[in-house]
Amino acid sequence: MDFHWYPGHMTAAIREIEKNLKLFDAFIGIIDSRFPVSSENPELSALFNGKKKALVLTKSDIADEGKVISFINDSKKHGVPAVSVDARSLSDAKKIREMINSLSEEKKERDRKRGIKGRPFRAVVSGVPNVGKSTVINSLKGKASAKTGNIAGVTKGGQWLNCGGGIELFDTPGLLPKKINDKRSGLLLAFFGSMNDELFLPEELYKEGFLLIREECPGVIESYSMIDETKEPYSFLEEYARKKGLLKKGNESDTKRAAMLFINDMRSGKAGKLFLDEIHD
Ligand SMILES: Nc1nc2c(ncn2[C@@H]2O[C@H](COP(=O)(O)OP(=O)(O)OP(=O)(O)O)[C@@H](O)[C@H]2O)c(=O)[nH]1
Ligand SMILES: [Mg+2]
Repeated sequence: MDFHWYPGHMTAAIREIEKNLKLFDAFIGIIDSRFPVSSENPELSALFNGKKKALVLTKSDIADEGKVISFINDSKKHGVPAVSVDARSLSDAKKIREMINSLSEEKKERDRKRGIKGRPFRAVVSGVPNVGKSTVINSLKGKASAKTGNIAGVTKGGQWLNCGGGIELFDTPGLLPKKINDKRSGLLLAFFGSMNDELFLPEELYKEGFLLIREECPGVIESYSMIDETKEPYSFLEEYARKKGLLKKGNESDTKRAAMLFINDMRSGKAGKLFLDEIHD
């Protein structure tokens, strides 16, 4: 399978970011706790090169906690502050605010010395589609101001949102790397909804995702489905479709709907907690 998606609105978003680049004091990279390496777009770090940087790992409620902690410790060791959150939770939003506040210390001190008062700290919030950027901003604001949704490409243009406490954040559309060289990263991005689902045949996307999840998180698929996960993916899918009552005329398994159900339950965390990147402890 070829994993590639770079629609026109991404090119437009990059242009808009470039126009605003000077305004940003910092870059808040939003990544998915379940695959923090593969969900980080390296082209964004290059775009915001020279800005202060911090990472927010969303969806920690549906990721393997130990692995997430180990990723965060490693990031801190490399000088990049990071927190893991359930982005929908207002109490977790406090952790993000504290992190942004410490990023802003230096600038505030500089402003104080120059006698400048009340200038906001402005950061750009960026990451791949569907990772939770708008949700993070809404929780910081304390109300739903940015549109969210569980498909790629909900945010179409950039917008500034005042999050109180002297923090202004620029919400951006999800941005994928122009080139995804690593097949595993491409698969993870497609499987977890950072690309347009219409690009892929559900059964094919299911199969690749099934094999990766089975390898990295043994036992998760079986406890979720109560079906032997060592089966060949397509026989598993047929049995799963039957079990879920997804049948076509003539009592045949509806493997397309079954594949989408499997994918959606993995995406939402209904199927269990996951961690799918290779990280070295
Ligand atoms: N369980 C869980 N779901 C989350 C979390 N953060 C976001 N979501 C869900 O993930 C989906 C995508 O969230 P958005 O905030 O729209 O993501 P986005 O990065 O702004 O997406 P685009 O604008 O399309 O790039 C929504 O259904 C959110 O409710 C989280 O920490 N935990
Ligand atoms: Mg958004």
